Parts: sequence; structure tokens; C-alpha cells
Amino acid sequence: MKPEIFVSWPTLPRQMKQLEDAYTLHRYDQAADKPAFLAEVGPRCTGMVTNGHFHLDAAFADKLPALKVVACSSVGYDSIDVAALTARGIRFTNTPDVLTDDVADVAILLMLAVRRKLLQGDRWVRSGDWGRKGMMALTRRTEGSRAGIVGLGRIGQAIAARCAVMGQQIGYYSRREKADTGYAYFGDVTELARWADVLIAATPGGAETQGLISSAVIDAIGPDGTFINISRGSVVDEPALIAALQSGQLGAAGLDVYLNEPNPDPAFAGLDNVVLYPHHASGTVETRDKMAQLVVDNLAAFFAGRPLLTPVN
Ligand code: 8YV
Repeated sequence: MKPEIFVSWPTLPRQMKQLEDAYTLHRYDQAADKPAFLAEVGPRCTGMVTNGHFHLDAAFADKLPALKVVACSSVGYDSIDVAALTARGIRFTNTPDVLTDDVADVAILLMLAVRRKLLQGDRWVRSGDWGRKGMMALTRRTEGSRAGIVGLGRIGQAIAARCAVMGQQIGYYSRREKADTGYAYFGDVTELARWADVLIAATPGGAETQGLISSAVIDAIGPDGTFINISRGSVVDEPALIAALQSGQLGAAGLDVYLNEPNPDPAFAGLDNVVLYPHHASGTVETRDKMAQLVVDNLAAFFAGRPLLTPVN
């Protein structure tokens, strides 16, 4: 008998085919009557495929009493109650490392697009303003500017390495100072924001970081400063962010994540001092294939009694 797998959020087609060959899949994501589907097949499923966009709390997991392993196709899992899974002895895996470079690239992409006014420049050419009005407004230099990174995990470190190559001064906030980074440590996010020209949020989401980029931090970045967010929308006080961008208290922002996805606050669309990206920092063919393959390979390892490739618990 093939193990029965509950699919709350499918992965890529190539990997779904591998899963279909190896297991009996139950596609909750496609079920018309989800409560009935969960009640019918949940008790039979020993494995689950999900994603950080799916809310998996203890109550939902309790509907799968035979569950032994959950393979998540994202690195972030702030929507998943891993402690509840662990308490039941359910293993949980995510997709670290394979997306680090892509996400760090997007942080730099957004920083440069904002500070060098890429979108305004594109419009300046397309609209004919260049011919009618001449040179567009001057922008801001990267070399020598100060990059403040909030969270120096895998992705934060990859961002810092890119900033260093571009000649930026680098400061960071983390709950504890990290040894031998060569970067300036700030034990207070607001102080880092006051120091930095660009503040980059690179922390995980979840309760511990909710609202970490507060109104006070946003004000400390200031009218000449830039805020970049490639972490989670929950990390920032979004109403305060919008108000600061509207008033000019915050100079500009580059955002990949929002409180309400995939329909962010419409106020963002009315701002010309923000560059918007649709939570797509890991969205390359190569990286998403690697992330999806980790789902397949972690499940295969579990059911073969081998060590998990990327365990969280
Ligand atoms: C995507 C992400 O949102 O990995 C994460 O935590 O936020 C992104 O990679 C998506 O969850 C990948 O499937």
C-alpha cells in the first residue's frame, strides 16, 4: 500500500508527478467541499505537502490523526504551528539554502531600483519626457552608502555579502551579536534605522518579529532613507509604512511582501516612491524546482527511514 499524502498546497508539476507515482495523493487544494474532504481522507493520511502560505494550526493538524511528516515547499513557515506538530511527534521540513541567493538578489534589485529610480527612468524614456524635459532628476549613489540589515540569517548574510561587493558600509540588527562578521552590530533596530541609508528587513515572519519595523523605526529611516522588505509583511507596521510614504516621512520603499497577499493595500499602487514586487523573490525556474524537489526528497527519505534532508524539528 502506498502511503497516503494530504496535499494542502501543491508543488510544481514535475514534482507532483513524482509524488503521484510514489504515493496516493489527496488533493485538498482542489476539493469543492473542503471540510467534508478533510473529514473523509484526513484520518488516512500519514504525510502532508504544504507551503508557508497555508495556515496549518494544531486544530487542522488534529484532523489528520495519523500524520507523521509534513513537507513544506517554502523556507518560511510562520503560518505553520511547528510546535504543535513536534508535540505530536510529526516531522516537519522546509526549503532553506536553495533560495538564499535569489532572495538576496531581489533585495539588491529593489534597493537599486528604488535608489536609482529605475521605474521613473523607464517612464522618463517611454513618455517622451527625456526629449521634452532633458535629464531626469539625479538619484543616489550606492558605493559608500550605509546598508542596515535586520536579521543576519542565511538570507541576511547573503544580502550583506552583496552590499559589501558594492562598497556599502554594513550594519545589522540581530537578537545577539554574531562573531567575526566584520559588520557593525546594533542591538536596537531603531538605532540601526537611524544610522542606515537603506534598511533591509531579512528576518523570518511570525510572532517574534511581528511589527519589528515599527512606526518609530520607519521614522528613523527618514525622508532620505529607503526601506526594503523581502521577509514577511507581518514584520512591518504596514499602516505606518503607508502613511510615512504618503507624507514623505519615509523617502522610499521596495517591497516583495505585504500583510494582505495577493491583494495588498491599494494605497501602495498610488505611491510613486515605492517599487512593488509580488512576493516573487524566490520565483525563478531553477530555484523553485530545487524547492519543489526538496519536498519530494524529504518525503522519500522519511518513508524510507533515512535522515531528512532539511528538517526543522
Ligand atoms: C514563496 C517564500 O512565497 O520560501 C518562502 O518562505 O516566501 C517564497 O519562497 C513561496 O512560499 C515558495 O513556494
